[in-house]
Amino acid sequence: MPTEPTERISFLPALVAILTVCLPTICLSTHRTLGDEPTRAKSLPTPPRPNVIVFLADDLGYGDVGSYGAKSIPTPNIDRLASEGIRFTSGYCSASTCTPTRYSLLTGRYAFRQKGTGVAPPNSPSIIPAGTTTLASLLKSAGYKTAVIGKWHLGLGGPKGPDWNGTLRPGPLDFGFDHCLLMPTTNDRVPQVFVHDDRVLGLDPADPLWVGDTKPTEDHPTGITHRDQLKMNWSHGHNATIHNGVSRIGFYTGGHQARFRDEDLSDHWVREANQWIRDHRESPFFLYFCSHAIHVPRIVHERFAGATAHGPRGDAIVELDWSLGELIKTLKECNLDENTLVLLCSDNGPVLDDGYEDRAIEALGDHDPNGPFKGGKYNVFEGGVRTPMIARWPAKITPRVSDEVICTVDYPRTLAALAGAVVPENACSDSVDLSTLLLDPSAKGRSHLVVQDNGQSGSFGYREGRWKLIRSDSGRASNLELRLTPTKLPKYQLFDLDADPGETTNLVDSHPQIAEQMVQRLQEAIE
Ligand SMILES: [Ca+2]
Repeated sequence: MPTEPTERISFLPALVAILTVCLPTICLSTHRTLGDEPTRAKSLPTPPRPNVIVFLADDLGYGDVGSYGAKSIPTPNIDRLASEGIRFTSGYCSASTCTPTRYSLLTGRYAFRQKGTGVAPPNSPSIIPAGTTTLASLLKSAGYKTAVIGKWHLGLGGPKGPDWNGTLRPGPLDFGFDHCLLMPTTNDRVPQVFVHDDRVLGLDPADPLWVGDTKPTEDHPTGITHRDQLKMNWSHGHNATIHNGVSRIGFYTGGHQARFRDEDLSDHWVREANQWIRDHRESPFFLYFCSHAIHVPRIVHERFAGATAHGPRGDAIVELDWSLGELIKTLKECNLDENTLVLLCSDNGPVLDDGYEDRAIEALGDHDPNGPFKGGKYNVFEGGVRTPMIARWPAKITPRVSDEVICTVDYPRTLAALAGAVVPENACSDSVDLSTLLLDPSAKGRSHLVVQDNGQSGSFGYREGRWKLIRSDSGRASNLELRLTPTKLPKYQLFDLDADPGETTNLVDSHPQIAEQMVQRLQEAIE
């Protein structure tokens, strides 16, 4: 039977945060009052408030990296992070697509609570309402320097959408970030430009950028009219404007000087992130690094092409791993490694053919992207929402494996507690402070968790201990076997994750009382 869901109201994390923030200051003052030599102060422990890097992978599955079972894709940096930190085996993203997970990771609210938080189109206005408390604004309020580098995909600008040739507000700078270097949407959608703080980087005013969802001129080259010239063919959708030999979702013209080459994305972001870390080594900082790997189009830098036998999808995992390694290298160079908390996660589970012919299916071989689970991106089976999640903070975290439940929606309150930030009343209402789970091997994780798909079809997963309920209002879902063909589903399915992690046996009929309670608990949680 499910246990009573309990609200985790704990004052311990707040107390720990206050003490860890204040004690060294008090000790330092005392020593100074007593007239100690300056060298005495230098021997005191480093400040305990950690620098924080949230390293978000895109579409990375539970089984895609070595420390979670992959055998044929080398991921030494992720594996080292796992062996030196907490490797969570029940680490979840809150949704099985990009935008809703990113929304909830920053706001601490489940995305289904707000309409229009599904995958954001190229001209989407900012979907985070102005004035929202975010993970970044919380840490900024506690004196942290903050930056987001990578894929945004949460819309930009006011109700009319982004003013591509003007100021892109509201945007990250309005949600607590001091600095950003972003891909505005996602790379299978237009446009291929960087947003630097609140403007398109390197835009020539004489060549204005236009973005739209209809063909701008009759002769505008697209993936349909110029398919034979593409360097990576599309398999479904993704057949509008062509840039760098790849056709995308949506149309754009102009901004040629500002356009990036897909192959260089990781290099740009790693270079920017490393410089930003070096520039802010003296202050506590929060870096939200959102790689585009391994989302489609999977176009790695030439030096990673062929790194695995699994084609571009496998090679992109190697590139992702390289990015992490470069950031860790910089932390070490700056002597920041010991007191930096690196949290690695993914925004949703794996997908193979997601719109381009990149041999993801043909070259899969024995590789198992969702590991022991069923499903992936677009559905709420475990493979869609349970992904690698690693927390490494050498100064404070004891390396271990944890089966406790933790979700990306918990990052705002958890990191606020570690930073000593005060969360305003009513903010981050779905976020649970799990700072004790990071610091104390005997601490517990979430008692219950709701997960969703892209948000329109009434698909929810509800986990409470060993039990998992899947509710499917539409009666169908795709990507259950990592193929996008839709599968029919009953409205409710109940699984015992301890006995059946692969969610193969629906227990609704054999355990009707538990099923009924779980249906009610889910309903209460989403209302
Ligand atoms: Ca994604």
